[in-house]
Amino acid sequence: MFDRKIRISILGNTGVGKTTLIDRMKGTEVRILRSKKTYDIDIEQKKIRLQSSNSFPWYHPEAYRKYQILAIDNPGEIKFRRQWREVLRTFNTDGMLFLLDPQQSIDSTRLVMEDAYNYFLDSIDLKPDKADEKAEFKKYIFHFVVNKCDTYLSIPFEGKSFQLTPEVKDHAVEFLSQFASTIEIYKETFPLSNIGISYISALYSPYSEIDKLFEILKVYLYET
Ligand SMILES: Nc1nc2c(ncn2[C@@H]2O[C@H](COP(=O)(O)OP(=O)(O)OP(=O)(O)O)[C@@H](O)[C@H]2O)c(=O)[nH]1
Ligand SMILES: [Mg+2]
Repeated sequence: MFDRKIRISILGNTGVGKTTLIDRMKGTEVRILRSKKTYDIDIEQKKIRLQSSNSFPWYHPEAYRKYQILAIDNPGEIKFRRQWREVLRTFNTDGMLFLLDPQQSIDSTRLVMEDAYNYFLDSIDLKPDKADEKAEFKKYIFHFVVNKCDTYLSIPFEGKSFQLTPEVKDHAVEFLSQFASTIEIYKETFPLSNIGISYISALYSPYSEIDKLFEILKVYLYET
Protein backbone atom coordinates (compact mmCIF):
# COMPACT_ATOMS: atom_id res chain seq x y z
CA MET A 1 0.00 0.00 0.00
CA PHE A 2 3.04 2.25 0.27
CA ASP A 3 4.09 1.68 -3.33
CA ARG A 4 4.29 4.52 -5.77
CA LYS A 5 5.00 4.65 -9.48
CA ILE A 6 7.57 6.55 -11.50
CA ARG A 7 7.14 6.16 -15.26
CA ILE A 8 10.01 7.33 -17.37
CA SER A 9 11.01 7.31 -21.05
CA ILE A 10 14.71 6.82 -21.70
CA LEU A 11 15.78 8.66 -24.85
CA GLY A 12 19.00 9.58 -26.61
CA ASN A 13 21.13 8.74 -29.63
CA THR A 14 22.26 5.22 -30.39
CA GLY A 15 25.14 4.14 -28.18
CA VAL A 16 24.69 6.74 -25.44
CA GLY A 17 24.04 4.05 -22.83
CA LYS A 18 20.25 3.89 -22.41
CA THR A 19 20.05 0.12 -22.11
CA THR A 20 23.12 0.09 -19.86
CA LEU A 21 21.48 2.58 -17.50
CA ILE A 22 18.31 0.49 -17.35
CA ASP A 23 20.37 -2.63 -16.69
CA ARG A 24 22.01 -0.84 -13.77
CA MET A 25 18.64 0.29 -12.48
CA LYS A 26 17.49 -3.33 -12.58
CA GLY A 27 20.64 -4.51 -10.86
CA THR A 28 21.91 -6.60 -13.76
CA GLU A 29 25.64 -7.19 -14.06
CA VAL A 30 26.62 -5.00 -17.01
CA ARG A 31 30.38 -4.94 -16.79
CA ILE A 32 30.43 -7.43 -19.62
CA LEU A 33 30.38 -4.98 -22.50
CA ARG A 34 27.29 -5.33 -24.54
CA SER A 35 27.38 -4.39 -28.16
CA LYS A 36 23.73 -5.07 -28.91
CA LYS A 37 21.71 -2.18 -30.17
CA THR A 38 18.10 -1.88 -29.15
CA TYR A 39 15.72 -2.36 -32.08
CA ASP A 40 12.42 -2.24 -30.35
CA ILE A 41 10.63 -0.71 -27.42
CA ASP A 42 11.36 -2.49 -24.16
CA ILE A 43 9.37 -1.91 -21.04
CA GLU A 44 11.43 -2.64 -17.97
CA GLN A 45 10.11 -2.58 -14.45
CA LYS A 46 11.57 -2.81 -11.04
CA LYS A 47 10.43 -2.06 -7.55
CA ILE A 48 13.14 -0.27 -5.65
CA ARG A 49 13.54 1.08 -2.19
CA LEU A 50 15.36 4.35 -2.68
CA GLN A 51 18.35 4.88 -0.43
CA SER A 52 16.91 8.07 0.97
CA SER A 53 14.31 5.96 2.78
CA ASN A 54 17.05 4.98 5.26
CA SER A 55 17.07 8.50 6.62
CA PHE A 56 13.44 8.39 7.70
CA PRO A 57 12.45 7.30 11.21
CA TRP A 58 10.73 3.91 11.47
CA TYR A 59 7.31 5.44 12.03
CA HIS A 60 7.44 7.38 8.78
CA PRO A 61 5.77 5.72 5.75
CA GLU A 62 8.70 6.75 3.54
CA ALA A 63 10.97 4.38 5.45
CA TYR A 64 8.98 1.47 3.99
CA ARG A 65 7.95 2.91 0.67
CA LYS A 66 8.91 1.19 -2.56
CA TYR A 67 8.94 2.81 -5.95
CA GLN A 68 7.80 0.89 -8.96
CA ILE A 69 10.02 2.23 -11.71
CA LEU A 70 8.65 1.69 -15.18
CA ALA A 71 11.40 2.57 -17.63
CA ILE A 72 10.83 2.50 -21.35
CA ASP A 73 13.97 1.70 -23.28
CA ASN A 74 13.90 3.16 -26.77
CA PRO A 75 16.09 2.48 -29.77
CA GLY A 76 18.32 5.46 -30.57
CA GLU A 77 19.15 4.40 -34.12
CA ILE A 78 17.74 6.92 -36.60
CA LYS A 79 15.61 4.35 -38.45
CA PHE A 80 13.71 3.47 -35.29
CA ARG A 81 13.70 6.84 -33.62
CA ARG A 82 10.28 7.73 -35.06
CA GLN A 83 8.82 5.20 -32.65
CA TRP A 84 9.48 7.70 -29.86
CA ARG A 85 6.34 9.63 -30.75
CA GLU A 86 4.15 6.54 -30.32
CA VAL A 87 5.90 5.58 -27.11
CA LEU A 88 5.53 9.04 -25.61
CA ARG A 89 1.86 9.13 -26.60
CA THR A 90 0.96 5.63 -25.45
CA PHE A 91 2.77 5.37 -22.13
CA ASN A 92 2.01 8.82 -20.80
CA THR A 93 5.25 8.92 -18.82
CA ASP A 94 5.97 11.36 -16.02
CA GLY A 95 9.19 12.42 -17.62
CA MET A 96 12.11 11.60 -19.85
CA LEU A 97 15.73 10.87 -19.14
CA PHE A 98 17.64 12.18 -22.14
CA LEU A 99 21.12 10.68 -22.24
CA LEU A 100 24.13 12.32 -23.86
CA ASP A 101 27.48 10.79 -24.67
CA PRO A 102 30.38 13.28 -24.67
CA GLN A 103 32.22 11.06 -27.13
CA GLN A 104 29.61 11.79 -29.78
CA SER A 105 29.59 14.91 -31.92
CA ILE A 106 27.89 18.10 -30.80
CA ASP A 107 25.87 18.25 -34.01
CA SER A 108 24.43 14.77 -33.84
CA THR A 109 23.68 15.16 -30.13
CA ARG A 110 21.82 18.39 -30.81
CA LEU A 111 19.83 16.79 -33.63
CA VAL A 112 18.66 13.97 -31.40
CA MET A 113 17.76 16.44 -28.65
CA GLU A 114 15.66 18.32 -31.19
CA ASP A 115 14.06 15.04 -32.30
CA ALA A 116 13.05 14.29 -28.72
CA TYR A 117 11.55 17.78 -28.44
CA ASN A 118 9.57 17.42 -31.67
CA TYR A 119 8.38 13.89 -31.05
CA PHE A 120 7.28 14.85 -27.58
CA LEU A 121 5.25 17.77 -28.94
CA ASP A 122 3.78 15.49 -31.63
CA SER A 123 2.80 13.03 -28.93
CA ILE A 124 0.77 15.77 -27.25
CA ASP A 125 -1.01 16.79 -30.46
CA LEU A 126 -0.13 16.29 -34.10
CA LYS A 127 -1.36 19.79 -34.89
CA PRO A 128 1.63 22.03 -34.07
CA ASP A 129 -0.35 25.02 -32.80
CA LYS A 130 -2.55 22.81 -30.60
CA ALA A 131 0.53 21.05 -29.23
CA ASP A 132 2.15 24.38 -28.38
CA GLU A 133 -0.99 25.47 -26.54
CA LYS A 134 -1.18 22.26 -24.52
CA ALA A 135 2.56 22.34 -23.82
CA GLU A 136 2.09 25.57 -21.90
CA PHE A 137 0.17 23.69 -19.22
CA LYS A 138 2.02 20.42 -19.36
CA LYS A 139 3.85 19.30 -16.25
CA TYR A 140 6.70 17.03 -17.20
CA ILE A 141 10.23 16.18 -16.16
CA PHE A 142 13.01 16.68 -18.67
CA HIS A 143 16.19 15.33 -17.18
CA PHE A 144 19.39 15.60 -19.20
CA VAL A 145 22.02 13.07 -18.21
CA VAL A 146 25.61 13.35 -19.38
CA ASN A 147 26.66 9.71 -19.36
CA LYS A 148 30.09 8.09 -19.77
CA CYS A 149 31.80 10.71 -17.59
CA ASP A 150 34.49 8.08 -16.94
CA THR A 151 35.71 8.69 -20.50
CA TYR A 152 36.99 12.10 -19.38
CA LEU A 153 39.64 10.43 -17.25
CA SER A 154 43.07 10.46 -18.82
CA ILE A 155 43.52 6.70 -18.48
CA PRO A 156 40.57 4.39 -19.27
CA PHE A 157 38.67 3.66 -16.09
CA GLU A 158 38.66 0.04 -15.09
CA GLY A 159 38.10 0.32 -11.38
CA LYS A 160 34.92 -0.53 -9.60
CA SER A 161 33.43 2.69 -8.44
CA PHE A 162 33.66 5.86 -10.47
CA GLN A 163 33.61 9.17 -8.59
CA LEU A 164 32.86 12.42 -10.35
CA THR A 165 35.92 14.57 -9.63
CA PRO A 166 35.64 18.37 -9.98
CA GLU A 167 37.85 18.20 -13.06
CA VAL A 168 35.70 15.59 -14.77
CA LYS A 169 32.59 17.52 -13.85
CA ASP A 170 34.02 20.68 -15.43
CA HIS A 171 34.43 18.80 -18.71
CA ALA A 172 30.90 17.44 -18.54
CA VAL A 173 29.45 20.87 -17.71
CA GLU A 174 31.33 22.36 -20.63
CA PHE A 175 30.02 19.66 -22.95
CA LEU A 176 26.44 20.27 -21.83
CA SER A 177 26.81 24.04 -22.16
CA GLN A 178 26.92 23.56 -25.94
CA PHE A 179 23.24 22.64 -25.76
CA ALA A 180 22.10 25.49 -23.55
CA SER A 181 20.08 27.12 -26.34
CA THR A 182 18.27 23.87 -27.13
CA ILE A 183 17.47 23.28 -23.46
CA GLU A 184 16.23 26.88 -23.34
CA ILE A 185 13.69 26.02 -26.08
CA TYR A 186 12.42 23.14 -23.95
CA LYS A 187 12.02 25.58 -21.05
CA GLU A 188 10.16 28.16 -23.13
CA THR A 189 7.77 25.64 -24.65
CA PHE A 190 7.10 23.84 -21.35
CA PRO A 191 7.18 26.58 -18.71
CA LEU A 192 5.65 24.31 -16.04
CA SER A 193 8.08 21.49 -16.60
CA ASN A 194 10.97 20.58 -14.38
CA ILE A 195 14.34 20.60 -16.11
CA GLY A 196 17.31 18.91 -14.50
CA ILE A 197 20.83 17.78 -15.21
CA SER A 198 22.97 14.90 -13.94
CA TYR A 199 26.45 13.59 -14.66
CA ILE A 200 27.05 9.86 -14.38
CA SER A 201 28.82 6.83 -15.69
CA ALA A 202 26.13 4.23 -16.28
CA LEU A 203 28.82 1.57 -16.32
CA TYR A 204 30.92 2.56 -13.33
CA SER A 205 29.06 4.98 -11.05
CA PRO A 206 28.18 3.31 -7.74
CA TYR A 207 24.56 2.28 -7.45
CA SER A 208 23.87 5.20 -5.09
CA GLU A 209 24.49 7.59 -8.00
CA ILE A 210 22.10 5.68 -10.26
CA ASP A 211 19.56 5.66 -7.44
CA LYS A 212 19.94 9.46 -7.17
CA LEU A 213 18.42 9.88 -10.63
CA PHE A 214 15.21 8.25 -9.44
CA GLU A 215 15.42 10.16 -6.19
CA ILE A 216 15.27 13.41 -8.17
CA LEU A 217 12.25 12.19 -10.12
CA LYS A 218 10.57 11.11 -6.90
CA VAL A 219 11.06 14.49 -5.27
CA TYR A 220 9.58 16.26 -8.26
CA LEU A 221 6.60 13.90 -8.57
CA TYR A 222 5.69 13.46 -4.95
CA GLU A 223 7.20 16.22 -2.88
CA THR A 224 6.64 19.40 -4.83
N1 LIG B 1 32.89 3.94 -20.84
C1 LIG B 1 31.56 3.83 -20.74
N2 LIG B 1 30.89 3.10 -21.64
C2 LIG B 1 29.55 3.02 -21.50
C3 LIG B 1 28.85 3.68 -20.45
N3 LIG B 1 27.53 3.41 -20.60
C4 LIG B 1 27.41 2.63 -21.67
N4 LIG B 1 28.62 2.38 -22.23
C5 LIG B 1 28.91 1.54 -23.41
O1 LIG B 1 28.32 2.15 -24.56
C6 LIG B 1 27.87 1.16 -25.46
C7 LIG B 1 26.43 1.40 -25.85
O2 LIG B 1 25.59 1.24 -24.73
P1 LIG B 1 24.04 0.89 -24.85
O3 LIG B 1 23.49 0.89 -23.46
O4 LIG B 1 23.82 -0.31 -25.65
O5 LIG B 1 23.52 2.14 -25.66
P2 LIG B 1 22.02 2.49 -26.12
O6 LIG B 1 21.80 3.93 -25.81
O7 LIG B 1 21.06 1.53 -25.50
O8 LIG B 1 22.08 2.28 -27.71
P3 LIG B 1 20.88 1.90 -28.73
O9 LIG B 1 20.15 0.75 -28.14
O10 LIG B 1 21.54 1.59 -30.03
O11 LIG B 1 20.00 3.12 -28.86
C8 LIG B 1 28.10 -0.20 -24.77
O12 LIG B 1 29.29 -0.76 -25.26
C9 LIG B 1 28.25 0.18 -23.30
O13 LIG B 1 29.06 -0.74 -22.59
C10 LIG B 1 29.62 4.45 -19.51
O14 LIG B 1 29.11 5.05 -18.57
N5 LIG B 1 30.96 4.48 -19.71
MG1 LIG C 1 19.74 0.24 -26.21
